[in-house]
Amino acid sequence: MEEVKVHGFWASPFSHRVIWALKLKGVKYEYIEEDLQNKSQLLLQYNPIHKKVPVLVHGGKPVVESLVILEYIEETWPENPLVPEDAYEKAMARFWIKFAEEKGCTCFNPFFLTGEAQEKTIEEAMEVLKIVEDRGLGDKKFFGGEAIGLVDITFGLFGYWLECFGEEVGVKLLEPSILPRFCAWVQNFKEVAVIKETLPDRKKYMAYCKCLREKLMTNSAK
Ligand SMILES: N[C@@H](CCC(=O)N[C@@H](CS)C(=O)NCC(=O)O)C(=O)O
Repeated sequence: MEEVKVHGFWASPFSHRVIWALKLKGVKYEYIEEDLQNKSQLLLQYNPIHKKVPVLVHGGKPVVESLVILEYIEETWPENPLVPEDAYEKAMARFWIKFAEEKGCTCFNPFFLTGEAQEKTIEEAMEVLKIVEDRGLGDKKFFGGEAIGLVDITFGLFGYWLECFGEEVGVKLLEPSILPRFCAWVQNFKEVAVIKETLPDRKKYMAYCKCLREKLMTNSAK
């Protein structure tokens, strides 16, 4: 089998998407941790346009952008499928993956603002989460039913990462009385062995979250 390598960053939800998909499929890979303040020559060579992680390198060929990588993984290693076989179900899965990608920022905006501006973005974030609650999940355990799939992996950053930022800023978006299905999904997702064993250490991530928020808020005030 050709060599598989992943260039990632421990705190990156996008890197985790790739790791989760490979692990769920049982694909062996070598992980290369990047220092995002001092990116490796290989990372710059593999992803010259965005210069970001994750990068998947398969048989020496790089694939970039987490969602593109997820599609590549699904096509290259079809075992343990993560998307439905049925064309209509697959189209629905693609819709929610696109939705998660387009609305991701809306849900994280409240963490980088204060006062009235923050209030407004909290409302916008709750609207997005309510749509997922009411129309995306239904009464299913995961987006596709009983088993975890690519939609869950894509939404992964809405769980642990939203919780941590919320705790840091004192804004609780994931409120079980308002979003019972979504909050149950976050729990179900975190209980999957592959997810549980790969999520960043909470204490370490909370410290990182604080620094990241301070840095981004200082930059936006300039
Ligand atoms: N759209 C990209 C986002 C990747 C991304 O934002 N990666 C961050 C880490 S979470 C990164 O590499 N940042 C380095 C930089 O911006 O210089 C994807 O889905 O892969």
